[in-house]
Amino acid sequence: MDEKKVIFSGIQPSGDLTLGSYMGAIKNWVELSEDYNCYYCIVDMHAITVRQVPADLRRRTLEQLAQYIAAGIDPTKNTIFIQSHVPAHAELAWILNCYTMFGELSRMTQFKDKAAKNSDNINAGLFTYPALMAADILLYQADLVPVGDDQRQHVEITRDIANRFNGIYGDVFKLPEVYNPKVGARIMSLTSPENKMSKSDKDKGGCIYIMQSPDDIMRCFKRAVTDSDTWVHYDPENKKGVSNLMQIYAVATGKSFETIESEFTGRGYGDFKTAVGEAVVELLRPVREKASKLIADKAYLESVYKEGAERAAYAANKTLRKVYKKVGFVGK
Ligand code: AQP
Repeated sequence: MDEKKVIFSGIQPSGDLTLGSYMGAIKNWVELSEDYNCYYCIVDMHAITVRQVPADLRRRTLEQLAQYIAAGIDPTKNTIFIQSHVPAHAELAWILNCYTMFGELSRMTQFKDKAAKNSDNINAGLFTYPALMAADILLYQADLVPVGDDQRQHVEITRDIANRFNGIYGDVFKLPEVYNPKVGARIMSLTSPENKMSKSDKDKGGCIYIMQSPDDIMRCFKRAVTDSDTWVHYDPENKKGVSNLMQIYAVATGKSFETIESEFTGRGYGDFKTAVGEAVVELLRPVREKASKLIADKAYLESVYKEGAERAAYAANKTLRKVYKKVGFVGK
């Protein structure tokens, strides 16, 4: 019997992966991957809640798989899979939709943000996104969900839905906890540090991408917004740009904010931005180099996602069968 605790997490292939996806999610997934039974998913079904170009979605799904492995997630020890390959996600999502309230969905900040950004396509899937995310997590009876800050509310609604369901039918679902990194849970745009760095951001200059060249990364950091004084000091209220750069530097180097402050005492922002850029280049270099090789090996990637889907479906269907029985469906 597998006694390890279970982790589920996923990322949408809705854009090229950013430094935010890496620091808020993937880096932590790697750290947890030895000690937990991990399911790491590429949530393509979530991605189509916003209109995607099909060829780009396909390309990014495979690139994302390569980047998970390149970042250090070992597919022989972890289950890496594509959401649409495991039908149980859609099946459980429908059921959970019937146990999710209109009012609670209306309070989701991601829905409000995305509805505002995509006012020509406020579709039902965008609204019920949290029910699909709850299905993702609950199918695997996950103990822990490592996500960045922006996804915390979705894990909380997952607990509410699970609690409601368990309240009616008994203990069907395990209640998952959020696992949030201490530093790096919210990496902000380099050009508008009041906004989160997002892979679907139209302002590409504010984002660093995992696959970006060192020269481009350095250029973006040199242009990063700071403020009118020259003090490298952590104050996320009043010094948003500098504090964001400090977070990035702290995650990339493992240094504390105090150490960073003293390292840059009396030095200008120019030096500081160069140091942050160089640290990020070195952090991402091995991932980019390995991912580039893996992307070229389609047969290997196919073997990983096929095996991942099989393993995931086995675990997911166990939960789904239980749910079907509980709600009163006649077994086949
Ligand atoms: N800027 C960020 N800082 C810290 N963590 C972040 N994450 C994303 N951006 C940052 C975390 O990475 C995972 C990505 O999840 P997702 O793709 O399912 O959803 P998202 O949060 O909507 O990510 P994006 O990049 O903002 O995508 P788009 O632009 O498509 O909406 C999550 O764990 C998230 O917290």
